[in-house]
Amino acid sequence: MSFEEPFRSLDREKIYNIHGEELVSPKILVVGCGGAGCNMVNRLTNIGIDGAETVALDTDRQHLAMAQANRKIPVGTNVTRGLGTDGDPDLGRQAAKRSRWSIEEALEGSDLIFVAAGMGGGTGTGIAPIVSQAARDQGSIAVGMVSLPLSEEEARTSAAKKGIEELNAKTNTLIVFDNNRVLSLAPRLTPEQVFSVTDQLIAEIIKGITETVTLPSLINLDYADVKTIMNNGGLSFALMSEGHLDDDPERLVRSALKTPLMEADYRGAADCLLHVTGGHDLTLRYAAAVSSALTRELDPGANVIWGARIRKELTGRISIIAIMTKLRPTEAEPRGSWW
Ligand SMILES: Nc1nc2c(ncn2[C@@H]2O[C@H](COP(=O)(O)OP(=O)(O)OP(=O)(O)O)[C@@H](O)[C@H]2O)c(=O)[nH]1
Ligand SMILES: [Mg+2]
Repeated sequence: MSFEEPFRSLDREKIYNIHGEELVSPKILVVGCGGAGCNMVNRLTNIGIDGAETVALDTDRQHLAMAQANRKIPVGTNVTRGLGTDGDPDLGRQAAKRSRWSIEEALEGSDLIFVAAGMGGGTGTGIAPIVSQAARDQGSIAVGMVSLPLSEEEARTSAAKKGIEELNAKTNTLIVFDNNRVLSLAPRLTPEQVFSVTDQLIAEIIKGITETVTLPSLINLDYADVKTIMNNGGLSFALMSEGHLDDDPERLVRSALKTPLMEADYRGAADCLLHVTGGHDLTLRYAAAVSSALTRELDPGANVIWGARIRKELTGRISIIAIMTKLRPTEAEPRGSWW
């Protein structure tokens, strides 16, 4: 982490630090797998992301046609005839193997790859592990961002659990968002509305982490920091929260931790990446207080790396994103189990 604010040279493409060294942006890719994964990418396209490219992968031609991504790749067309897998992860897997070359070609040269999918269907569940493995094979960090099916989709729950176990073995870090948690916080929402809340959150977190390293910041996080936290993260915990600058930092952090959209105990996290964004009125002192408040909630030995950025449209407000990785077993969850 560097405490010097980088500055832009007259050549707008290049960013230098105070020592005149060029800061080379890592190549970041967001790959949406299957229907839900492509919807997550659509959200990201809608909110806009600086410094990452998007790829949509689907076995369903019709759904792929509606995706908004820099690149769209039909997967295993000869296996599914472009009609999707109808919930069969084995078919999804076969389809991905047939299209392995196009997938590898799309991932080539990337440093950090987010793999987004909704678990429980055939395409996302089947292809996300293959995409993650291909990402790691070519030397990038693979971060899975996936959601669990709603409990009313009973038939899909066991496929989703199996899929997550498989994906966990193929990703460097895996963050599992639980749609059921969204529903319990807002029981009147329809399933589509629940999915869109989850997708928006996933998109905001991907955007937050990406722009943390690709845009100049007040306190810089660089790709090496992200790599340190994400390289061996395993099943991880993420949160995003917004508040006002007159909120007590302690309360802001506590309320963010109180409404997690995932089933995991962050208290045993060994590593944490925190990013604080605020308007021109955000002070370093306030950002540091948020970092200290979060650090106090974690294991005393936790390694917390934090950064802060100004976005002028956030005047008076503050937004925090945290990724907590290497969750250790805790008393509450002695096996460190996800389920
Ligand atoms: N977060 C999110 N989840 C969704 C969305 N649509 C469906 N899901 C959930 O994700 C699971 C997988 O659905 P899809 O992504 O449509 O399935 P797929 O990966 O395209 O696989 P097939 O259509 O079976 O080939 C579903 O069981 C739902 O729980 C969405 O738009 N966003
Ligand atoms: Mg589908």
